[in-house]
Amino acid sequence: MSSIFTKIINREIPAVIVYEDDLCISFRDIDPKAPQHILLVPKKEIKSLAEATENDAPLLGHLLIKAGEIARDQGFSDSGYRVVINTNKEGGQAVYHIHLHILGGRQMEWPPG
Ligand code: DGP
Repeated sequence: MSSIFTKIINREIPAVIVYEDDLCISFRDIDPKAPQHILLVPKKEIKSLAEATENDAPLLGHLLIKAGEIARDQGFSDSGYRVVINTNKEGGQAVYHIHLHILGGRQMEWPPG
């Protein structure tokens, strides 16, 4: 069964898309936890970081570079932002299609909750 994010990739459900290329799509989180809360999702359905393999290294590198570009394009790179990959239950993962959260527009706290 395809993930909710694959349904967004396939335009089966709507999203506010901010970036897309052959390998990934980026859209605004439906339940934002910061003034800027953007998700970046590979089109390949890797369930979580825990299931990624060495073969996925170029794709994961691509995502990190694109996360930086998206933050710059959206205007919150200089002020700062956080990139998060929630992984499995205790990591707070709800959608089992690996994704980066790009959070910005406010002061982030440490340690995270
Ligand atoms: P995580 O807990 O890391 O698996 O985060 C999943 C995120 O996905 C959560 O912040 C809410 C977001 N999300 C879930 N369903 C949808 C949706 O249908 N559309 C959008 N834009 N975001 C969604």
